[in-house]
Amino acid sequence: MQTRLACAGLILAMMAGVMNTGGAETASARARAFLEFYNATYQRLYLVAQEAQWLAATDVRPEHTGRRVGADAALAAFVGSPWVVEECRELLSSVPAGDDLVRRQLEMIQRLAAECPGTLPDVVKERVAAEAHQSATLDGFEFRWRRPGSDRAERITVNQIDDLLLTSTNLAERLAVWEASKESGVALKEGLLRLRDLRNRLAREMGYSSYYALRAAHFGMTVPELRAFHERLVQEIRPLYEQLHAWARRRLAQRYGQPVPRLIPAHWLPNRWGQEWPGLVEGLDLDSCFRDRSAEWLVRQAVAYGESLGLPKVPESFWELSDLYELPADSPRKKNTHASAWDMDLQGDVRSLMNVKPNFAWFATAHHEMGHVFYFLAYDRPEVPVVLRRGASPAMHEAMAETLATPTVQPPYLKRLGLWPEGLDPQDLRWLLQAALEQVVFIPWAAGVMASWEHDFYELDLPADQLNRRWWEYVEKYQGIAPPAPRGEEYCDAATKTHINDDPAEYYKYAHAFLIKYQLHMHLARELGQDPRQTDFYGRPEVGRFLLRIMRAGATRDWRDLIREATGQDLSARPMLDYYAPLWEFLRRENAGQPVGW
Ligand code: X8Z
Ligand code: ZN
Repeated sequence: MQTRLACAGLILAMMAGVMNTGGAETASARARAFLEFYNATYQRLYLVAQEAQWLAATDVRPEHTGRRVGADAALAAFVGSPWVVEECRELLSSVPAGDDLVRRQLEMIQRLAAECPGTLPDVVKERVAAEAHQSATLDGFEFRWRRPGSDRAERITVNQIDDLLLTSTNLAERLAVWEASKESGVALKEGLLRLRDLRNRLAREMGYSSYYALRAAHFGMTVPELRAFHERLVQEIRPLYEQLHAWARRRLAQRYGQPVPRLIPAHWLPNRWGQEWPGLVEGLDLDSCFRDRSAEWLVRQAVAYGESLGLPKVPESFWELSDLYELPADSPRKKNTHASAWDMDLQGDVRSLMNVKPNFAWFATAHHEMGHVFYFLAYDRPEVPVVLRRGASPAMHEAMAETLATPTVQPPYLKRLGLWPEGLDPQDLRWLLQAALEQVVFIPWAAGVMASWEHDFYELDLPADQLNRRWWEYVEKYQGIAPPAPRGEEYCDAATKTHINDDPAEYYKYAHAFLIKYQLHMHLARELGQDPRQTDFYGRPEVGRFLLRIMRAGATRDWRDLIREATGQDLSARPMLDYYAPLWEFLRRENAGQPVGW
């Protein structure tokens, strides 16, 4: 850690030297020199930090956490240096009106600096260490549960938790495993509160109202604009969501032999947070179709799909350096259990961290992660300045990932791969219902619960003794879900969600991403003259070219302009609702005479 900080100090001294040599330089030459220096230095320090973070996430050990702290501190010292901030401010005041690329770089550099302003070096140092330790607690957490009737606590992996929630019909077993899945929140609560205070202090130092406002700036939006957008979105989706909710609670009550509840008990649902509801529709179990496929096949297929569209070829190093498969339950090595994609050096060393098993959920996730990887490969090129080698907004990255995962719900693609259940009519509305139970129900979770709770947590400094109460208020309001029994403040159920800890204050990006995905998908289907619910884009280079126009730009363009140029329309929930339009009739029939809403 010491070496790295000294190193960053040296770099800053050199940098000041570089910039002071040209007193007579014009403003734009000075900006060019600054950006050249910044981008080159950022790239090197970013790589060191990424390498250390990769090691810390794939092999959780105190020495790897320590190494990450050192590397992150070096990057933070550079990125947040007061000299960088001042230089940026000055240069921004003199950027010629048409020089969008320079302006966008300077603005990005300012936002990055606000994560770790050097005017508060001790707070930055504390944050860097706290982030690394929170990730280590999260990634290394060992879940334990007690099977009903047993008095022995046993270790249980995250994949096993998810499998049981997907398949078990024994309510006592479901309750035990759901409760076990919430234990990590207890371990993470204190660290999360500490991090909230540190993140807020740094963002406020740079003039933002909170850390939430700083992340909102990456979307080019203010907090009130975002809040209004999310509320509108949730309202637009609400009528369809209420129909799905009514259908699901009856279906689940029947499955468990219980009366139909007003709110769905959280442990009845097939996902730890009720964020998607797979496996509720009978006769559509695709997992059995994966029985004779290997985990590697799933990832290879996701790569093959993107390459069939003409997206950049995934390098051999991806296979050598990624960490893709589940570890055995008794493995001494511990690794992060949440899927992610990494652009290590911002020039082609792309990797993914997953825990793939051959089942439908991982099939979709593998396609999602490869979507990120194709986006990296598309914008990692000399024409895109290093600091703009990222999504046009954080949501756009998720949107490209989701777009590359769209074929996994399209019958022609599944048929092509021999994964479509024999005898099932591709037009069967139950298939569309199943997709809606995964996709539509996600919106109230992401744009409702997560967006609102994180807003209150950061922007309103939600007190430590109100975290869980506020969480469940939003879960009821937006999702119509209730905890199995009252949950006190000794728990911190929000903190069980990975992103709350290590991808903070912007989970709503996934809601934006889902909308963008449907907007692009409906447009593409129309252009290609295909039924949007039965598309077959495999091997269609025009689809790749369409996506590459967005992908190759990285963050050199505003995300709203890119969407408008691609589809002729602004972002809205309309295309998603159009996609599911055929379901309305079906759901109204199914729910006829039954209460809808809660
Ligand atoms: O975190 C993810 C990806 C990695 S970026 C697997 N997703 C969100 C989640 O799991 O909560 C994908 C959709 C929602
Ligand atoms: Zn993603």
